[in-house]
Amino acid sequence: MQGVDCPPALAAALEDSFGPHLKFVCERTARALAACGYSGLLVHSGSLVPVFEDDRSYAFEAHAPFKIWAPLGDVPDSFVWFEPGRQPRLLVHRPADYWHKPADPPHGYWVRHFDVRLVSDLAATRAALPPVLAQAAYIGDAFVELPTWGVKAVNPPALMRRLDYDRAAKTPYELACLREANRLGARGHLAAREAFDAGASEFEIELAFLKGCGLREQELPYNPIVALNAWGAVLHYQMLEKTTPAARHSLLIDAGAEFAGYASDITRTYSHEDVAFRSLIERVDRLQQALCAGLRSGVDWREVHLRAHALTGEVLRDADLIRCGADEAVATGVTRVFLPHGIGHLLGLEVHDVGGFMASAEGGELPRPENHPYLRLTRTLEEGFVVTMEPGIYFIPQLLDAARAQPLGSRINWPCVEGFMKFGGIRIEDDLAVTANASENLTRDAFRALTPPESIV
Ligand SMILES: [Mn+2]
Repeated sequence: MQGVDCPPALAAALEDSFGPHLKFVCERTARALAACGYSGLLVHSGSLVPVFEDDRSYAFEAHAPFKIWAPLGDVPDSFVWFEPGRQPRLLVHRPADYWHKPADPPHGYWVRHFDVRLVSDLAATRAALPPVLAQAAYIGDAFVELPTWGVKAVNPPALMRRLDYDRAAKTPYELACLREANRLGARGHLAAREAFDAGASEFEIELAFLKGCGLREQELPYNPIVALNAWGAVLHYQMLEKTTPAARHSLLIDAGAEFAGYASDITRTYSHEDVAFRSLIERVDRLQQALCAGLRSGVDWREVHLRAHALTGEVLRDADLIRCGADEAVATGVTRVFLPHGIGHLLGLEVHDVGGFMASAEGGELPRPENHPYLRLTRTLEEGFVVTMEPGIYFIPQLLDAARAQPLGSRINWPCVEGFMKFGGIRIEDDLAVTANASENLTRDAFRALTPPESIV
């Protein structure tokens, strides 16, 4: 990704929006540096991590604080040097290495905004930086030579906190990247669904997803969750079975793509032919859309999560899965048996992006609601925030067994639950960009643009 390949219309949009994005990043970084007492910032793309006792490395993942400056996902040991008021300097590591193909010199819509230097090793990198870094902060890996570089602080928490806090609200450039990540992800999902309909195994469905996105597995923002049948109950199911199960009931696929360093995070659930399960999926889908419709700047995400539980109670009651009212299901913890994760999280340069609990740039944490330990976001939404909305209803043996042994078990309609065990669970997940009065559903827009109107799920 020394350049970023994309359709011409998008290339033009990126060309126009990258300059203002970088200017904005420079301004807020300058403010954070001033507040924390630094005169410059050196950001590291990351180091290659060697495999124990071998001469290979694990797949490289560029650090997010670097990727916000430059969309370079595959250049380890590269750096951005920023001093307020000056053009940022990009030091691209280009070793003399005949075992590997060195990085191409960077090209594309973003490069002209940097003072680009190609450097062959860390010594050359140090020489391309100011001789004295005694007032500079450093963010990145603590590689062996770093202590000799003389920076003031390595990964200083107060500075990182400010930068992380600011990452929640996206610039127009970042939104364009996230839209494209959703377009690629939607292409992958359509291909995956086709493979499922054709009777593919989990492994083959993942291959179809990769091909649909046009990405290698290591270019994805996370390992796809491709769960046939009851495996949908394993929230982060990580296997990719190579054989198709004898009976095909359902597919839960949670898979996203990446574009210019930005992630999409998309989940869909399909029933093979069971009408009752399909109808439950449709209920969760309507619930998800109702939650999406309530998003706007100023909404406390904890309220969204609690509303999701209230609506889940209604779905469970309407589907005859419980023997009590929705309110009672929430109050007694029954909804948490069926929905044991958070309703969504920040999304951006990382799939579960940073800063979800921060009360302010300066300090303080916003607690999760009591009894909801897995919520990853507690902040109030602001314009430009990008979040996932991912309600679900699962049939998780471990949680159901525990519920059965408690008083709340009497509120669950066990024969009905038994009938759904073979489907594992349902999750419907979209990515949304918050605006002043509503939100933009990046995922549904992407599916709509790719599918004829009559076949939209
Ligand atoms: Mn997610």
